[in-house]
Amino acid sequence: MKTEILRILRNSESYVSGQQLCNMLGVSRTAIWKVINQLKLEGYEIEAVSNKGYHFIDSTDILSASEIMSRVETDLIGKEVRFYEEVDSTNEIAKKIADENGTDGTLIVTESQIKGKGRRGKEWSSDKGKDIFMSLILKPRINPMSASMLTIITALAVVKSIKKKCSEEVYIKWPNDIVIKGKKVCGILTEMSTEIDYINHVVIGIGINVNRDSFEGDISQMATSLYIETKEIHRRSQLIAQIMKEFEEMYHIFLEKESLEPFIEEYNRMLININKEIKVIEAGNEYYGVALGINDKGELLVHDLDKPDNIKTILAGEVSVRGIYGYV
Ligand code: BT5
Repeated sequence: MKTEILRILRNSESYVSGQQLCNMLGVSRTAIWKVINQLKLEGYEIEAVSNKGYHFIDSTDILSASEIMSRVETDLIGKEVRFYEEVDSTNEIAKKIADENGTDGTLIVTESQIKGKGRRGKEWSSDKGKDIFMSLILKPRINPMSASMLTIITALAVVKSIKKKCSEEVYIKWPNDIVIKGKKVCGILTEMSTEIDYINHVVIGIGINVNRDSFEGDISQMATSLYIETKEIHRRSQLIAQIMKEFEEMYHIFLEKESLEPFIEEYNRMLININKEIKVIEAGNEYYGVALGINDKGELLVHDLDKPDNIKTILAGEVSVRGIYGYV
């Protein structure tokens, strides 16, 4: 009911009376009054004027399951949200929930992540109450070999959503980083549980630096946030809902074809290294090449500069890609 009340109040331009809410939701005035009070305690600004009703002032960056669900406009993705004040890692929670009874499209979100994970044992730093840490549970009926393509779709969904908030150029650094002015604003960690020919679940972890105003230590030179770039506090729930929407649209298309073909052009336009020289670092080997873009499997095509006739296809997870002078 909280979700519904939030949705109704947010979407109506004028006052909504207690009676109207009762009629819409089929509950008593006392029940409505209780929820409104709870919402106020959670930090929402709700003006109550006698003879007129309630008016919502949408000014605060609040994160909760009801807040997110009241903004999500999808059929499946992010329709169910589980929210935690603090967790070790949303990916770990998501994997547990997926193993138990977690349904396709469930989103795990937290306010604070104390052991956030990057790829291959790296860490993801967390600033409590300021950023987005979330993991999406998916149970797609696709070949396990195709699951890594979901990282590509996620990156596209995040870029499209961030672009709505930030006038700076937002790019993808293949395969799983989103960058603004050469600095990382988001990282994606896709994990899965499979049988040989069957996916039990895929968990897509997304970390976005939203309202953080500074970074410490090793990442201070390579990380940025939406706040740093725009000097504005952003409502995280709105951004999350937008990402769910963008993701869902592409996810349905992807599931039909099990191919990234429909997205290659758009992705390559957002690829920071396209047609630029990069350094490819793989186990025991490094070489320089020019990034040509992704193929329909999400692999990066690289023109090897040492062997000009050679176009290599590189798989995410096996190599790291760097700009020749640094991170991008
Ligand atoms: C990633 O790994 O970029 C994937 C990060 C995924 C984080 C999300 S948060 C929700 C979910 N739950 C989790 O436990 N994880 C996911 P990778 O490409 O390996 O990059 C990790 C590297 O990024 C680190 O070694 C740092 O150099 C840098 N880094 C760490 N925290 C950062 C931050 N907040 N912003 C920018 N860069 C960061």
